Amino acid sequence: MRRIRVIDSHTGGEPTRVVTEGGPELGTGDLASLRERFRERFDDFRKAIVCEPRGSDVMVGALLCPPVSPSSVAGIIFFNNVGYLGMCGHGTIGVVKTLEHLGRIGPGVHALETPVGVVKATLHPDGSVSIANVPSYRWAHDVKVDVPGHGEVHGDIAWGGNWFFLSRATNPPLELARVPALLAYTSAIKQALADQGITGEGGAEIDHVELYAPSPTPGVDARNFVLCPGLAYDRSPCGTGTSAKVACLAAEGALAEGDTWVQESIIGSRFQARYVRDGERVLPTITGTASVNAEATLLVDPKDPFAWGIG
Ligand code: PYC
Repeated sequence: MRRIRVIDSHTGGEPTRVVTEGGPELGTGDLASLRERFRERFDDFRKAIVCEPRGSDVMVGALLCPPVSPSSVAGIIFFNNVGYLGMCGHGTIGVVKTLEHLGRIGPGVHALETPVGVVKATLHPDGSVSIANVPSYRWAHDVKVDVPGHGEVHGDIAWGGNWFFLSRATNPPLELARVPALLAYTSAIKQALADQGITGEGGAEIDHVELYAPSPTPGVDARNFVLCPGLAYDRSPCGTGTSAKVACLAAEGALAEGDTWVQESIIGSRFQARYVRDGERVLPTITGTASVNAEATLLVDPKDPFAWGIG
């Protein structure tokens, strides 16, 4: 019987499962090469952690790895029900709170290595976490995509640690009760982008679709609905999606350097975002909170036909 230790948390409703013991032996290298080794040799492990019957489509997994640089607190590889993420904002906030829960860090600034770069996270004395995300940028403005059943849809393509197509929501409205329709609409956009060869820089797949609209909540700048690569929606406002949004706002001159943008998710959880300029790109800082909600030992029984997950 294989035993895997995990700690679960949620960041604004979006779960993160951090593997603390019993993970695959990935050897040495930077996080991008470790992620490739994980993908090539240990993909069953990913499914065992985040797919049913132990996980769910919403779950994001995080494998803690030894960092390359001694000045970093950990390396992290994020994964989900269909594959691997470059970065994950809500997941990083969850990892920071997990490391605090384990007694490995206290309030202060901590460097975390990811496959797309080093992310500095600040654990504040009040328990909230700020992450200084990777350089983010708008790659294309007002791109048209023909979405079967929905007609012409326009949006921006931006990088915030993952690739996003960001489009203003008109119909269906961004309301929790409309989640099934929002999932159908954003899934159709994602498929149409792929079918029409619309990509991020260098032909990168756009694997997240973000709809946005003004928020009805006083003091909140916008509400979003984010479709993740495995066709689940983000319960949090999406850290990389908020970074991509801030990059678009900066490109439009709609948010000044240093000003705060309050981003609300479809379930009403919030991140605060701001940025500083970095040449043509922006460096976003995203602040949110997470709660640790389980410590568990997962059991992988060789007699269980679904021990390594479904799918
Ligand atoms: O917070 O960056 C994020 C994220 C990506 C996918 C789910 N959450």
